[in-house]
Amino acid sequence: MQSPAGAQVATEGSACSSAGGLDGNASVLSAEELAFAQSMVKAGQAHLFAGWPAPGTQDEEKKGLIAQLQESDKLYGGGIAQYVENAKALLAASKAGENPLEGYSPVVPSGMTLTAHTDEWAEVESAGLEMIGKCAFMLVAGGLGERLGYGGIKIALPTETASENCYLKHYIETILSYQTHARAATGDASIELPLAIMTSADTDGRTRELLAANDNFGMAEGQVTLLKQGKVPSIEDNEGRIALDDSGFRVQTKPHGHGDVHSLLHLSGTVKKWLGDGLTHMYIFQDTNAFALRSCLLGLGVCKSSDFDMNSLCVPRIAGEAIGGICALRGEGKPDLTINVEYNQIDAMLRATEEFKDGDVNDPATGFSTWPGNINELIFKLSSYDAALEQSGGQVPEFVNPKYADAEKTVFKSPTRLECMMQDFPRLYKGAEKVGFTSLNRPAVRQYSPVKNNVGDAAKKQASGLEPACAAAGEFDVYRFNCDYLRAHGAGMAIGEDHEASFLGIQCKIPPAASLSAQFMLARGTNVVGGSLAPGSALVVKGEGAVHLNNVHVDGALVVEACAGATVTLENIRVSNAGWSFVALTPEEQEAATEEIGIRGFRVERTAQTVWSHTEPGEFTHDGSGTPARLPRAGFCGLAAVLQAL
Ligand code: UGB
Repeated sequence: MQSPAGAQVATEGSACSSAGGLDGNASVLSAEELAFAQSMVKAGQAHLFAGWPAPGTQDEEKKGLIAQLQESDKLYGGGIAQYVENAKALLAASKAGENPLEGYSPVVPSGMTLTAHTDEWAEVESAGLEMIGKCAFMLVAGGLGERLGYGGIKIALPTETASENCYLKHYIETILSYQTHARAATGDASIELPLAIMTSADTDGRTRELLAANDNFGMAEGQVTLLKQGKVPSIEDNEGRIALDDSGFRVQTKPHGHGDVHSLLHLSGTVKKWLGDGLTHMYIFQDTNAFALRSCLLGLGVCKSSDFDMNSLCVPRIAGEAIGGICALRGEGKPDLTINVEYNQIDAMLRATEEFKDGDVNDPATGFSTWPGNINELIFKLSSYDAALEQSGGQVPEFVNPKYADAEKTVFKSPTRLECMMQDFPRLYKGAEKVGFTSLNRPAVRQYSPVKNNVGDAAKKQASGLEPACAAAGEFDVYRFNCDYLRAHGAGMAIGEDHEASFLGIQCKIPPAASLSAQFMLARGTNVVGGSLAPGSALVVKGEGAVHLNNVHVDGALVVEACAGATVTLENIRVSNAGWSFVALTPEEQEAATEEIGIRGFRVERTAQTVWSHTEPGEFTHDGSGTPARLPRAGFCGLAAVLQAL
C-alpha cells in the first residue's frame, strides 16, 4: 500500500498545506528526526509522510516510522538515498530490457576437476588438511527457506534421522574435529578455529537459542560469532518509492541476499581479527549441505597448489537446475571474469550466442551441462580478500528482479528490492587476483545435496529429471555419501543394495543408513577394514573418540559410541538383529508429526539394535565375545532420541 487511507498526497519536496503531513507534524519530531525526514523527502520519499494525521494522533507510530528508516539508513552503505538511486538505475535498466551481461561472451572455463577415490583426490585432501588449522569458517544462514515450506531455521533441521543431528551440530562437530586434528598435527593446543554465522531478523533469535540450548555444541565461548544482516526497503515503482505496509507507518522490507556477507565481515572487523590471529583462508558455506565441510579440504588443497585468491567449489550441473553455472566471460574492453552466471540468467545468456544458441541444455556426451555447477562453497585467501574489502567496502554489485503487472513495465505485481549474491565477489577484485574453481566429481553420490524444496516442488523437479533437493533426498544422500566412504576406503566394506520406496510422492532409493561421526570420517579410511552392511541395515558411529571397524558385518542395526579420549575397536563381529526401517507416515501420523518429520514423510522404526557405548576414555576392543553396552537415552538438538538397546 502506498499511503494510509484518506491520505493527502504531498508532491515531492513540497510542504503539506494541512495540519497533517510532515510539515504539519514538525512539532512531533525532534530536530534530528525532522532533518532526517526532510532528507527522505529530498530522496523522493515524500509519500511516506504525506498521509500523516495532525499532531496528537498516532504520534508514536510517526516516530516509529522515522526510527525504522534511520535504522535502514545506517545499515546500507551510502544510506537510503543511495539505495534509492541504485534502485532507480537498475529498474530503468530492467525496464529497458538491458542484459547485465551485455558485451560478454561465455567461454567454457578451465579449472580443476577432482574425481573421488583417486590418488589425486586423496593428495589434495591431505594438502587441505594441512592448511585447516589456519582456516576460518563462515556459514550464511540468514535465509528463511520459504521454498522449503519449513517454519523453523534450516540449520536446526536434522541432517538425517538415524542420528537426528541437526545441520549446525554436524557443522560444528566437523570444525571441532579439524581443530583437534590441527592441534595434534602442530602441537599447538591454543588453535581455535572460528565460526561466524550470518543471520537475519528471520533467523537470528532462533540461531542464538539453538546455540545456547546446546552449549554451542562444544565450541568455546567467543568461538562462534553471529553477524546479523539487515533487510532493505521494498520498492513499489520505477521511481524508487519505498513501500509502506497496510498500517501506513511501517516500511515493507525484504532480505538483500547472501551477498551481504562480505560487507558484514568487513564492517564488523571480523576479517581483520582473523588475519591478526594468523589465519590465512576463509571458507563460506550454505545452510543445508551436509558434505560442505568435507569439500572444504579439497578446495583448500587446490587453493594451495594453484595459489588461488578465490576458489568456487562446483559439482556437475544438470541443465535447468537451480544452481548457477561457472563461466569464463570475455568481452572487448572488459575485464576477464571467471564467475557464476545465476540459474535464472544462464539460459538467456547462452541463447544470445551463436555457439550456445540451444541455451541451457545438457551435453549429450556427459549428460551434464557444459558449465560447472556453482554450489556456493567459496574459499578466499584472507589477505587479498581484505584488500578488496578495503577498496570496495564489500558491497558486491546488486540486481533487481521485479515482476511486472503490465506490458509497459510500469507497474509491479508486488514491491521489489535490490539483491546481491556472495559469489559475485570476483567483481570486487581490481588487481591480478587468481579466481578459479574446483569441480568435485563423485560418481556414487554428488558432493552436494541441499534441502531447499517443499515436497510438491521436489516431486515435480524429480519428474522432470532434476534433483528433488528436499528433506528425504538430503537424508538418503547423507547415508549414500557415508556408504561411499565405507566402501571406498581401506579394504572397504561391502555395501548392500539400495531398496526403493516412495514418500509423499518422492521416489527414494534408500541405501543402508550409515551415520558417521566427524571424527570417524576424518580418519580417512584407516579405520575400516573389510566387513559388510547388508541391505536395509543401519550403522551409527557417534562421539568424539576413535572407532575402528575391522571385519564388522552388520545385518540389522549397530550403534557405536566413543567419547573423547576413547578408542573403540570392533573386530570380527557379526551383528544380526531385526534392525530399523523407514516407514511411510499414515495420514494420521503425518497430521500429528513434527514439521521436521512431516516434510520427510517417513519415520524410523527402531525395532532392535546392538549398541557398544563407551563414555569413559580408554582403549576398548570387542571381538564379539563380550556383551554390548546399553546406550542411555539422549537428546539431539532438542529432539528426543528413541534409541532403545535390546
Ligand atoms: N541467505 C542468507 O544468508 N541471506 C539472504 O538474504 C539470502 C540467503 P538460497 P539459491 O545452493 O545450489 C544459491 O536462497 O537461490 C543464505 C546460489 O545463488 O538457498 O538456491 C541462505 O540461508 C546458486 O548459484 O540460494 O541460490 C542459504 O544458506 C547455487 O549455488 C544461502 O544463503 C544455489 O544457491 C543460499 O540461499 C545452490
